[in-house]
Amino acid sequence: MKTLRRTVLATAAALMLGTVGSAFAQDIKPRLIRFGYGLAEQSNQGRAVKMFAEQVEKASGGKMRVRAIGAAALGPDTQMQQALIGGAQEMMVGSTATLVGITKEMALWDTPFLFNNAKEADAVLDGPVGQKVMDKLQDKGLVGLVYWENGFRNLTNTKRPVTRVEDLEGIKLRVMQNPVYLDSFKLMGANAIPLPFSELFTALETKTVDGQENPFNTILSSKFFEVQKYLTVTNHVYSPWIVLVSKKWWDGLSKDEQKVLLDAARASREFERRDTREEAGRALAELKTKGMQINELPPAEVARMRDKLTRVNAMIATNVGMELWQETQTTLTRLRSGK
Ligand code: KDG
Repeated sequence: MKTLRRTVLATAAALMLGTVGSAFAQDIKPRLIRFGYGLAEQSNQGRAVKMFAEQVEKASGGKMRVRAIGAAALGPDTQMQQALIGGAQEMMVGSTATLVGITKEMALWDTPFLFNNAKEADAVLDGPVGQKVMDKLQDKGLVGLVYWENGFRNLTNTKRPVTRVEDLEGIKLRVMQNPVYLDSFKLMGANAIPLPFSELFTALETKTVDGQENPFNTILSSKFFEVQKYLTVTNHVYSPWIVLVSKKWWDGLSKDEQKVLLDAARASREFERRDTREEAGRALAELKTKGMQINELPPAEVARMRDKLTRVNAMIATNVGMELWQETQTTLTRLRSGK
């Protein structure tokens, strides 16, 4: 009797082990996600991609793995956008400004002085207007998950402190490859030169351009202080980043896999904005210790800059559509009235 019992137990154990073994054997390989970005690994952008990757791996039990590929190793924003549309790359984060050639409504976020502060930016970007603009990407083969913060943009150059709009006259200023940025700085007398972000440091170093404009975080993490002397605080536009997925690839995911990515993206948005704002708060002091000569554009000059730049607003309103433009203005008026 004892032998029979031992035999039954041994058979049951063998079956269990066999089943367990076959369960692991049946496990599919982890789904690998190539996530490209343009800034350095040690930047607010790089830290947020790392956090997103950790969230995805944890939530999927290791079945989805994100490979973060920074410093434009997969090419500039525009090249990565095309790779996502073609299905050759799964994810990226980049500027909304470089997307206007694909989805014209993204030009809304190029509007100079659109947002007065980050609170307004979060409310509009994460609300119905931001979602409507993001939804326009789907027809072009891209899925937008969330907006991150690049931040308020400020001017640097090697020629002179910019204390009034006329000081921009003749400065060779690198701008993003975007018509609003190009027209805005031409309106202010600068010699605006569009270049991909990945070429910017070299262009500054070789004096191909005299200056550029970016948030404090980027000026710090990209070490522009090594090749730029003057920093003028203008906050002339709030610049978002957007986390993008290839629609070709996204449509092949299960609902559970899509939820893992969306939940991780939303968690990374909160992390990225907190991290970016905390770093921006101390970046100016750090840039001063790195030797930059910093000045604030006086309010009267900001007002003059604003007057000059609002001429591009008519073009933006036409490009994005009056309905979306009006909805944005109405939302901002309501936010500012505290309603
Ligand atoms: O990949 C980096 C760009 O997405 C981003 O930093 C855009 O602000 C930008 C710039 O100046 O190109």
